[in-house]
Amino acid sequence: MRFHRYRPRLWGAAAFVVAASLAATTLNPQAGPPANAAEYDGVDCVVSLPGSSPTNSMLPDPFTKLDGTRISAKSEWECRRAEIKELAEDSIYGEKPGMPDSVTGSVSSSNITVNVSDQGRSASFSASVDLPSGSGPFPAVIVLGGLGADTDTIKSSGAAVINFDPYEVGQEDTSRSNKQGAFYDIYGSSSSTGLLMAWSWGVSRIIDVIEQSNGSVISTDGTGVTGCSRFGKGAFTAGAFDQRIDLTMPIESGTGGVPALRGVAQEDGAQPLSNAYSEQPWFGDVFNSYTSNPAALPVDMHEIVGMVAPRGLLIMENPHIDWLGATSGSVAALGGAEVYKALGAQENITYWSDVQDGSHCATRSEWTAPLQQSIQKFLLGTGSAPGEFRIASGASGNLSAWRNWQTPTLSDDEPTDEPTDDPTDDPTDEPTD
Ligand code: MCU
Repeated sequence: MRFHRYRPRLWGAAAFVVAASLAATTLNPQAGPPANAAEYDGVDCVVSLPGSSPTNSMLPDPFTKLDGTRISAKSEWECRRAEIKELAEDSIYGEKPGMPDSVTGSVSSSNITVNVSDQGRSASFSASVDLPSGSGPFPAVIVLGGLGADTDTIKSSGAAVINFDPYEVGQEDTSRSNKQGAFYDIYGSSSSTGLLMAWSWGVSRIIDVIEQSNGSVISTDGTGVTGCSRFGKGAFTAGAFDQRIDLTMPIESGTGGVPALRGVAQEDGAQPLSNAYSEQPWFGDVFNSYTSNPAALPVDMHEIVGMVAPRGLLIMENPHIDWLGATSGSVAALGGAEVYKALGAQENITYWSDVQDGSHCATRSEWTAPLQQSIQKFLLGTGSAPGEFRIASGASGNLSAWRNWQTPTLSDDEPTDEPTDDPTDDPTDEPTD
């Protein structure tokens, strides 16, 4: 297994073919068709979900596999992450479909178009492009929903902004049995997959189109994702479920985003699980069984943070609005940071809730520097990551009260290639161990 911070993209076609052939023999039948092996490198892991999971009032151990043993080497994280992915789809989000039969589209300096066909159905959507000054190609940050993202800083740091309206692929204000938007045009209006995963799928299909382009406008290497509030939930989901995303930046995401689900269920004033479940079809329909019993969840959000590891993650939280559950956000971030630590990538996660301005989705001066540093490090490959935990004193969670596991020292049992922008990297060895 290799960890790709700057993955080579030229071998996308080869990876598609290899992923498809691996899937024929080893993929969990419950998981549907495989993702592109670059989108998700666990396609060759065999995952058999248990019929039920033990009740656990604490955050589940990210390092204990479904067979009850713990991982001991970094190379085992790939297939442990595959387990977490399946469990999360199965209990929180609903399934993210694998690689569609066809994705086509175009990239220009002002617009990206995306046409997807799968299972005999088709849908299209688009996103606008806002380039920084200077000459490209530029890496890009996909901004979900426009709210709260500091696009001036993104651009002045050297990245393009891709404005993606998630409602084009998954609308709000629909009933769960009549979901609408490009995702549901293809997978059915009664699909049990929730909006967060539908939005995440939209982000992945935009990346497919960028990868297929000649890279003259938007670079085919270096992609970030961000969004605030409900779109912070979506940005977090997108980053966790597509390993081509080098930098994930959820802002004030609240319940369904970064905060630990077991945590918000107990945190004073935080949005209750049942309230978030019924406010919009953000969660998958399956989450209904857990809203009043989060201890039954086989995973929690610290493990979704862990799915992003070792890639760049900048979590921005607002501690001034109880509804946003920032204390539980710090618990999940601290828990997920244990995965980063175990993988030797602790500097790649930053959590920042120490901010003055209490308004929701405000542009905040405290975040300018970490945002700029993160873009430069993870999208442009210069400088160093902020690598800080700046937790507001009133919203500081206590991880040790939420876990009964300790973080293992994982061995390096095979060479890793960090940092991975090595032009000699051989594409053909990617999806296999
Ligand atoms: C934090 O995100 C949500 C929150 O979950 C909702 O309860 C509230 O209605 O809207 C927030 C939001 O998206 O604000 C823009």
